[in-house]
Amino acid sequence: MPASLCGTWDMLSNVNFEGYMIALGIGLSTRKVALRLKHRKVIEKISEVYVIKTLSTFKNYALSFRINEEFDEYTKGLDGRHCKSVVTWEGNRMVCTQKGEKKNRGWAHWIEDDKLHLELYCEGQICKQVFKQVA
Ligand code: 1AG
Repeated sequence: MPASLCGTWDMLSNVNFEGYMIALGIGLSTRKVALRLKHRKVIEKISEVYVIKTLSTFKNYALSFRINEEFDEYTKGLDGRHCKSVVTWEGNRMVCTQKGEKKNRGWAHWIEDDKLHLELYCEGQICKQVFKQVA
C-alpha cells in the first residue's frame, strides 16, 4: 500500500521549471511570473477519486481522476492542451502519463523523508519540485 499523498503541501524547491515551461511552449512573460511562484498542493481522496489542486497567487489548476482509468485532461490556464491522461501506482510512485501533442509528457508524485516530491517531464525536460507538509 503506497504512503498517502493526501494533505496540504507547500513548495520548498523548484528545479528546472523554466526548462519544463519552455518545452511546453510557454512564452517569456508568463514564464517570468510563473518562475517566482510558490505552489501549494492540496491532495484529497474522496472514495476512489483523487483530487489534486495546485494553488498559487497567479493561477490555480485542479485535476481529478481514478487510478488506472484514462481521462480527458485539458490543461486549462497552463499550456491549454488536451491530453489523454492516466494515473497508475508504480510501487510508491503515483505516475501520470499525458498522451497528446507533446512527447514523453507526464509527472510522478511520491513521498520521501516526509516530503512530497514531484517530477514534471516533457520532451526531455525534467522539473523537480519538493513540498513540505503544512496540514
Ligand atoms: C500538474 O501537476 C501541473 C501543476 O499537473 C502546475 C505545474 C506546472 C505548470 C504547468 C505548465 C506551465 C504553464 C504555464 C505557467 C503558468 C503558471 C504556472 C502556475 C502554476 C500553478 C498552477 C502535477 C500534479 C497533478 O500535481 O496536477
